Amino acid sequence: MASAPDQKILVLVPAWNEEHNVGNTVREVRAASADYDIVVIDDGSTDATARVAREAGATVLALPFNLGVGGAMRAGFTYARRFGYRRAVQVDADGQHNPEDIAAVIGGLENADIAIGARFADVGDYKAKGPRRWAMVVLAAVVSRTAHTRLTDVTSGFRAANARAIDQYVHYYPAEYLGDTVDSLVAALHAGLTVTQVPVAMRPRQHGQPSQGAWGATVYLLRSVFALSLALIRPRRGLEESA
Ligand SMILES: Nc1nc2c(ncn2[C@@H]2O[C@H](COP(=O)(O)OP(=O)(O)O)[C@@H](O)[C@H]2O)c(=O)[nH]1
Ligand SMILES: [Mg+2]
Repeated sequence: MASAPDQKILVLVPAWNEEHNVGNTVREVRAASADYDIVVIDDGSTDATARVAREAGATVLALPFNLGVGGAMRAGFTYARRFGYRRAVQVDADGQHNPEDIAAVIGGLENADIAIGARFADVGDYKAKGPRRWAMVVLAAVVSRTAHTRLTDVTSGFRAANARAIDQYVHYYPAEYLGDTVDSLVAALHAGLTVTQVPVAMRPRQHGQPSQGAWGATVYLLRSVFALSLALIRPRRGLEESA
C-alpha cells in the first residue's frame, strides 16, 4: 500500500452536524499549508456535513451511525496508520481551532509523542467558570503529575500525534465525550508516551451550539474526574503486550 510522504500531515476533523462550519474549516486548513491532507470523520450527521466537506476538498470517512468523538478519532487514527502518516493532528470542525496554529501544535512533537494545543497557557482570553473550571483545574493537576510536566488544558481537542502516538490511539481510544480526551491521554502516558503543550488561543464556535450545553459539559467533566481516578489505578499496559 502506498505510504504518505514523510512531510505530509493528516488533519483529522471530527464532525457531527457541522454543515455550516465544516466547509470553512476545510478551506482554512487547506490554505494554511499544502502539506496537510484532510480527513473529515462524519459521524452519522443528519445534515449535509459530508457533502459540504467533500466539496471543500476533504476526504470524508462517513460512519454509519454516531460513535461520538472518541470513536470517530479512532477511525481517523486507523486511517492515518493504514496510509502511513507519521504525524496527525485533530482539529474541530466548528472553527474554534485556528488552522494557522496547526504548525505550532505539530512543532510540539519535536519534544514529545503528543502535543496539546492548550488554552490558559497565557494566550487568548478563554475563560471557563464555576464547576467546569474547577473540574478542569483538578484534571490538569492530576494529569500533569502523571505526565511529569505542567499541562493546563487536558480536555483540549486540538492535539497532534506522532507515529508512536497514532499506534497507541489505534490500540486504545475511549469513546466518551471529554472522557475521551483525558482518558486517552492517561492511557498513552501509562504506555510510556510523552506529552507536551503548546499555547494557543481558541476562537468562538462559528455557527450552531456545542454538542453539550454548559450543564452537560460540567456533568461530563465531573464524570471524567471520576473516570480519571479509575484510569490512574488501572494496571499499566504497554503497546507490546497487546500486539
Ligand atoms: N465525530 C463526532 N464529532 C463530534 C460529536 N460531537 C461533537 N463533535 C465534533 O467535535 C468537535 C467539538 O465539539 P463541540 O460540540 O464544539 O465541543 P466543545 O468545543 O468541547 O464544546 C466539533 O467539530 C464537533 O462537530 C460526535 O458525536 N461525533
Ligand atoms: Mg466547539
